[in-house]
Amino acid sequence: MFDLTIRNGKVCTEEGVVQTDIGVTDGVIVALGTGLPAGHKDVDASGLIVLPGGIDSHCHIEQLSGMGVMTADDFQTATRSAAFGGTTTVIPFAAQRRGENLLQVVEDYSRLAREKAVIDYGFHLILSDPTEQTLAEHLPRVIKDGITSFKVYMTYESWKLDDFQLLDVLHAAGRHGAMVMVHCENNDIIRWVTRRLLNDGYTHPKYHAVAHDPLAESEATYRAVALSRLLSVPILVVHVAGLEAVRVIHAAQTMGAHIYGESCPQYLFLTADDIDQPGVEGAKFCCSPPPRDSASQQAVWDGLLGDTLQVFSSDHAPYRFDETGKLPHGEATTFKQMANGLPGIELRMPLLFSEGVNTGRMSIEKFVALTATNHAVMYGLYPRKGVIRIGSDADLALWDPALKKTVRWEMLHDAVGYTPYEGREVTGWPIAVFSRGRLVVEGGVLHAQPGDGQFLPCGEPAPIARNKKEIQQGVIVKKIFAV
Ligand code: DUC
Ligand code: ZN
Ligand code: ZN
Repeated sequence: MFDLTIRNGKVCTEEGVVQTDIGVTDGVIVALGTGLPAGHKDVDASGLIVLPGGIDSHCHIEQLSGMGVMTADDFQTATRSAAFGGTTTVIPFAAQRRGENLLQVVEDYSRLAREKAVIDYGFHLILSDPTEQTLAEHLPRVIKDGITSFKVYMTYESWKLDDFQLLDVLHAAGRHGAMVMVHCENNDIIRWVTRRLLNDGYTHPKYHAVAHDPLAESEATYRAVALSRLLSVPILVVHVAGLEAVRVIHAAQTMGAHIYGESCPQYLFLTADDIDQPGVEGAKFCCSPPPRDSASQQAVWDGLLGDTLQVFSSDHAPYRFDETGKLPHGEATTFKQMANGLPGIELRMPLLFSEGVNTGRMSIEKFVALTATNHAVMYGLYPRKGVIRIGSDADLALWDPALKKTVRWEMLHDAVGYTPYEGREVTGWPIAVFSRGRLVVEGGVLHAQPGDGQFLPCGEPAPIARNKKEIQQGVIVKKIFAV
């Protein structure tokens, strides 16, 4: 007898959407087919769509911002919120601040997550201090232990690496088989425009979008692409916001470079106009890069619907709308002083389902790829996660495609206190969510406990493996170092 049988659902398998039952034993999918015997728990999914649980591979949890502000969500509230939105795996960051020992950083974040997470999690690193010891000694150990990706920044004074350091990191990533996620913004453009604006008295949150000009993003994207190509080491450009950045990535891919792209809800569903609110209200919409204009929104849609952008993540970076978070100086906070980042871990999938799948813009298969499967492939979790097939973890989200909700922060499960999507009408919502066959969410109730989530060691990211193969086959002929 199965532990769990889910019957009569429209199931998104790798072979397409099929009407089938799912049998689960010991947390793993063991049978797919019609007329399966009953399980200890037997769920009738008639009228529902059964999707692989989402993977949110870009979220900042229980992490200090560059300016030292703690996120509102810890591992409990963030993973709870993720689960209510249909996500069953998160990959947040173990963030190394300058001077910190990487091994200690990993240990600290691991303890927090182990005690509090209600769903499974992996980790990326944030590398802000790539010393020789970090790169030569610590990094290979961490990669061996299953943290096979790291984020690096081209901006933010306390995180940023210069191009020389970026090359060091890319070289190490290539040698040890890790994926580098790059935050692409030109620090000096932002710094220079910011100083001019503040000197002239322009402090309102809307000037955040002026300081973070699209050219700061596209220039840095082009530079990151150049560094990546120099060493033939793949990179993933994270949170792509602007039309020009999409074009730079697309052009690089057309030339055969191993460049991947990610975007997020804020670049599809918000624009810079949302920041133009009375007082400091606009701070609720400030992240970096900022939301841009409708042409950029369209370019991001096209990038996701085509093949330019492979993953859709939240970049959940929740800061409370008060002195402990976004507004260190209350109403007098300037755009430069605001903590950057938006909450989005719970609404990532419902927003895309509603505006993508339910409008007919996006196939359900593409939705699954962008919200789950491609993340698993990108970060070495496939096929354990991100897919409904025999042998995979039974991470499943049962969606009611017709359920309508009006978004209110009070109905969400994070701890941030507001949502930038307040008042939006959304159609389609997950009504039951399973992680390794265990019920996590049903009927608006959380059934999982802190500590139920397990650490997921990530394997070699698939694009790295592919890159190596292609290098061996001579597809990429330009190679400076043996990576
Ligand atoms: N930008 C980042 O780079 N990270 C967190 C949030 C943000 O706005
Ligand atoms: Zn970033
Ligand atoms: Zn981020």
